Amino acid sequence: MRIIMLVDMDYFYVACEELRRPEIRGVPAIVGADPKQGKGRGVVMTCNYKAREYGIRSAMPISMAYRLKPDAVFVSVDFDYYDEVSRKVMAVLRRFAGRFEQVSVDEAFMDVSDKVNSYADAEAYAAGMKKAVLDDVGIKCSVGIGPNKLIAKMACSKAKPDGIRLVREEDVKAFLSGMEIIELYGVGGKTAEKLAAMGYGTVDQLAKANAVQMIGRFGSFGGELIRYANGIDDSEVTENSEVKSIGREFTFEKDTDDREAISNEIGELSMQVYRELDKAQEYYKTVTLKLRYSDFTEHLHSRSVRMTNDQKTIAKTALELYGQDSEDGRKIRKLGVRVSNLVSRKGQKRIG
Ligand code: TTP
Ligand code: MG
Repeated sequence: MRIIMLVDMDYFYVACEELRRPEIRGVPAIVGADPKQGKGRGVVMTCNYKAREYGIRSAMPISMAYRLKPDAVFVSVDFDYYDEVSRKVMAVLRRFAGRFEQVSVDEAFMDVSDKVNSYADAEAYAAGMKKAVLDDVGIKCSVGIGPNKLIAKMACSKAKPDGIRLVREEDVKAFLSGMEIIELYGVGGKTAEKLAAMGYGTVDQLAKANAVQMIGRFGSFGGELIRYANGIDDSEVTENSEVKSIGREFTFEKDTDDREAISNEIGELSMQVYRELDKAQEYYKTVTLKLRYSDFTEHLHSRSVRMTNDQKTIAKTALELYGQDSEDGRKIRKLGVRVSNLVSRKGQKRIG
């Protein structure tokens, strides 16, 4: 039996700000663009739950947030600081994981099958982990627990804020039943519209969808969606270990959704990473692609490959990871390609 957890920090960027500015605790606070008395451009990156009471949400124009709550505290973005807090959080979580996979700045999957004996155990274990994050770093998080990554992820959204939601294998069907299609992992606004046009408005309907029709419309993603609607996900928690890695990043001058330009840049970054790797005389086992969207959301995708120092595998894997991203039409601001799990060609495994 597998027991998988997804841990996601609550209102992460604002939670970070609260750490160094305790005076904003408990008052509506927003991290994002400068509101400029309601004339500001740009968006809300995130806001605390107090601000959410006024209808403020991530990705909303900052001018609208200002209209909803002009006297909220508006804080500008400090990614370096959030990365620093994120590293501390991940170090705590790692202590609790068997296998550990960080998926974004504030979220990680953990396979705890070897750490606990039962789902009941897992719930207590998650409570201990939440307490450790709060005690050591000072921020709150939510935990979804399930038999696979898909269910853990969806359970976590139901656990928010500051909660734990456990979905046992035998309860998966009931958990998914009655959900709107947009609540299903992997389904964004555009996909939901297309599915609605095909007559699939709920997860229950999609679970019984015609596979031939779905694959004809969406390719292999169509088959995946049907599996998701049935709560099926065999993907493993893939370790992205803390050992040294080599990466390169690129910021577009203008945010873009031009797939060709993005693919070319992924190729270029992969080549730069390869050159560095070759100089360092290392093999790699994991390739990670980072996509930062114009709304500053970040997606991290990793895949393990057979240990290699091959040049083409970096670009090929990164491009495949790009193909699998469910970006839903948002423009990309920044790209990163990274190889990790490095092993020295001299046969010595690196630590630290
Ligand atoms: P999320 O985990 O999606 O959001 P959150 O942590 O702010 O709130 P919660 O999990 O409690 O619902 O995203 C993590 C961080 O990523 C978030 O703090 C800010 C950033 N982010 C954006 O910049 N733009 C966005 O549209 C979203 C959703 C998040
Ligand atoms: Mg979060």
